[in-house]
Amino acid sequence: MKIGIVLYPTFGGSGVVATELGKSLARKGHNVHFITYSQPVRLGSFRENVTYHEVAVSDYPLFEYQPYETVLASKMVDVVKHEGLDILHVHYAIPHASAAFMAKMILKSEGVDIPFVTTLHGTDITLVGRDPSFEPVITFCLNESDAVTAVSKSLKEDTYMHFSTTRPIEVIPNFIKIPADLDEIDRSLRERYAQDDEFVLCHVSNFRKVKRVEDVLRVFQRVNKVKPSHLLLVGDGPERYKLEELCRELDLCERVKFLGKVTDTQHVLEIADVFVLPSETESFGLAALEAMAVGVPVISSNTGGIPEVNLHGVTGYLSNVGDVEDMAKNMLDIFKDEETLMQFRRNAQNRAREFDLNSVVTQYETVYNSLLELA
Ligand code: GMT
Repeated sequence: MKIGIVLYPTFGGSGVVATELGKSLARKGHNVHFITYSQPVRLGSFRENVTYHEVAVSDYPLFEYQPYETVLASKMVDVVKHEGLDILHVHYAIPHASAAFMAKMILKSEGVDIPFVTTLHGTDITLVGRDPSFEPVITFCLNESDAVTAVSKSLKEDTYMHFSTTRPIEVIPNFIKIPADLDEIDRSLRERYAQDDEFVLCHVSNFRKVKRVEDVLRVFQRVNKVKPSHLLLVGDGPERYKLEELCRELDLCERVKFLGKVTDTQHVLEIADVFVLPSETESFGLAALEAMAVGVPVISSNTGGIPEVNLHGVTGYLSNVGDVEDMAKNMLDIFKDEETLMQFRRNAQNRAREFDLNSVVTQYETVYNSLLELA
């Protein structure tokens, strides 16, 4: 199959999922064409069956806002025609689904019929999409997509709740490739960050308000008082400055490291004892799944799709949003002895195996095939 994948190329979860899906489809022999405004961060170097098409918006002085969506739609038309694509798969509704609809209509007028799949990732529905300035366009695009998928049951329910659509939405979860069995994971780097009798907490995000990274610091402060620990904060974003200030205020700077953006988070996660995800809303929580894949239990909020991934008392614990006392108490329970931590580690990795890359990629192929059979 020749598949066009439209995505955000950044560190965000939707971009990571789209890139890893494309890489995996390419390994299976499909021809994958990534269409976006810069090289996707997880794409890496040259690989067989993969082409990257850059959407370059020229800076015309008349425009206060550059018309990215229009240029993207034109690029999709061009790639579909000249590369002979069979299907378009757009990740994150805004503005990718409306650009895909526009491209589809242009192509139709030229006698080319191409189906498009829209995958909803989270904030395109739960935050941004609900904004009245986007809502009518999203509703229209949901109804006009040839297939719609959502990354969790919770996101599917949210979509029906917030948009007037009754169209079928298939749940296809985020996925992961288990890099190594628990006892084969190389933790040698850990000694650079913590003593043997200390604990390492980790959080990875884009430091937006919705992630409540401040709660991570407050949980850390409580845990560190009882069990000496270190906190690794991976990522960057609008809240970072405030967080650095809070760190100073709470006198935690000695024990908190802001690592900035890291392309391959696996190696940081490998040295962690627990992952913290206290988000306000989270449609799935790919970051938590990536931690679990290397055997790291998760302390999280119980919002959105997180309970579909993190199992309370098994792979970690769930607390109400903002309940940092409960999160700290639960973390201390995981840290109470070596055997308990080890059991949580095993459970976390075993749970992650249920989101195996190969079986999830097959689900997407089934969606593509069903649309192509209809064509
Ligand atoms: O988490 C983010 O802020 C990035 C965001 C995105 O759209 O790139 O992630 C969303 O999609 C991920 C992949 O499907 C999900 O695992 C995240 O839970 C979801 N984020 C939110 O719902 C806040």
